[in-house]
Amino acid sequence: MSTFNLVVRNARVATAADTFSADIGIQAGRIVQLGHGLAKGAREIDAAGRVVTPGGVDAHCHLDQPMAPPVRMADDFDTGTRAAACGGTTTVIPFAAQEKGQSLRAAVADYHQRAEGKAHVDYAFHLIVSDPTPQVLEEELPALIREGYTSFKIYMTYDDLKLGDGQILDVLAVARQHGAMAMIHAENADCIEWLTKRLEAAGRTAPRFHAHSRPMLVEREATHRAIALAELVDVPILIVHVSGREAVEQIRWARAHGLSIFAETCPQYLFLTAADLGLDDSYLGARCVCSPPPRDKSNQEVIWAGLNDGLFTVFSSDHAPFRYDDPQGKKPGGEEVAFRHIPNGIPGIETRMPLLYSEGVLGGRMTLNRFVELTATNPAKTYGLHPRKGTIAVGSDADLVVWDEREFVLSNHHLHHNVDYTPYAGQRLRAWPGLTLIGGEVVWDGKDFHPRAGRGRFLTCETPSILPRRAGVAA
Ligand code: DUC
Ligand code: ZN
Ligand code: ZN
Repeated sequence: MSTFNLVVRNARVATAADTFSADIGIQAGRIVQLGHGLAKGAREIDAAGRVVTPGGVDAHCHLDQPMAPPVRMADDFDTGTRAAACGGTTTVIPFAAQEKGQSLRAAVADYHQRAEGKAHVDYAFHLIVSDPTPQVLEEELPALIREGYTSFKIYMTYDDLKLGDGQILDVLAVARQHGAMAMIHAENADCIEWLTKRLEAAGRTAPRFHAHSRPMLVEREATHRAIALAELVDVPILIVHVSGREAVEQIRWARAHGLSIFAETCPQYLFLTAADLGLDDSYLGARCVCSPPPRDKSNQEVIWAGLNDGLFTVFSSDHAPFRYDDPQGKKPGGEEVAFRHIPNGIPGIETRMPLLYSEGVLGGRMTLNRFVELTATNPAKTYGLHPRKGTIAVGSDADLVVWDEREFVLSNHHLHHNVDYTPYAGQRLRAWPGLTLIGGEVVWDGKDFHPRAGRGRFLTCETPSILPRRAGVAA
């Protein structure tokens, strides 16, 4: 009998720290040996001359998240994680969202039902806290953190989700006390509403005016306020989907003052601009309506710089999938609606890794090791999944991507999501996963997806290893 179920031979292995050539010996879903001249495996894959990275960890995506009717997310755990795997992502962390009036536990139970038996990749959950009642703050949230739901998102905008400053302080205090990671959507709700009403009064309701209703100032103010609230509570936070210069400046300021502020950005802030929401009043711009909105080319450069110099810790998709030509999607009820009613979000779970590999690594903008750090290692560390996930090391899950470096122009027909468009159509890519392995099994071979019922397993998260240890907080 072989020592290995599988040997990936002659790989150019890239981790966040190193690039080296090795054979990867896999047994029972884990990496058990790295080295040269490994014994023959029951199965062999020749990766000679090809880069092998850890499978991606997409730490911000929305799958089958309940929405107000008639709107419905296009991807559930089946189609969303199929797309993830085909694009090189082997772990996802979507959101179990609490509705106001609902117990957090009920939201988690509901979300488990949506994922179980459907997920093709491993998954953990962030929580969304929209109703921080005493019961939630004192009992449910601490218990859920202990049970492995160690991160949650707080919204500063959207009527059905947003918290006031006092509520945010309460929730941050729970994060501090129990060693959880608080993620913050930083946009000023009142400014958005004020601007939206003025735009509507002037008849400016086409999709492109979504960007006018959420200028960078709106994000800057909320980012600054989130930082101040975190400083008051003395707890690290992570600002999600940072879009451009003004929020970046606030985060740099905070870091310069010794505050522990982490940050995430997403492909839309590197590859799209506000012009993608339309230069005229065409409704097609609805396809790129997301929040915060994409900015301009000079802001894309600010984001690239932040990815390289350590300002950003994680690079996530913020996959929030809605079909364009669909009464449950970007045309709610079948209508071309005013921008305030267009569901916010764009698909990107499958394109996140190939876009950054193509333009970042092969475009000479980023080292291979930094790519691995941003797309896999840091997300795993930030949310308590490392070293099981996010690296290539003895003992880690055998979640791997073998890259094919070839040029092609992206079109939606290449993709495996359930969305009728991709905002990145027409983008020239230089690479795509030639193989994606999860637990040592090939799930994507460059042409075909290979599902196996029950493959995706639920992961509980440890206390994030990038958070400081505090006396009295369980490690
Ligand atoms: N925020 C997200 O995190 N995702 C989609 C839309 C939004 O506003
Ligand atoms: Zn958000
Ligand atoms: Zn999101």
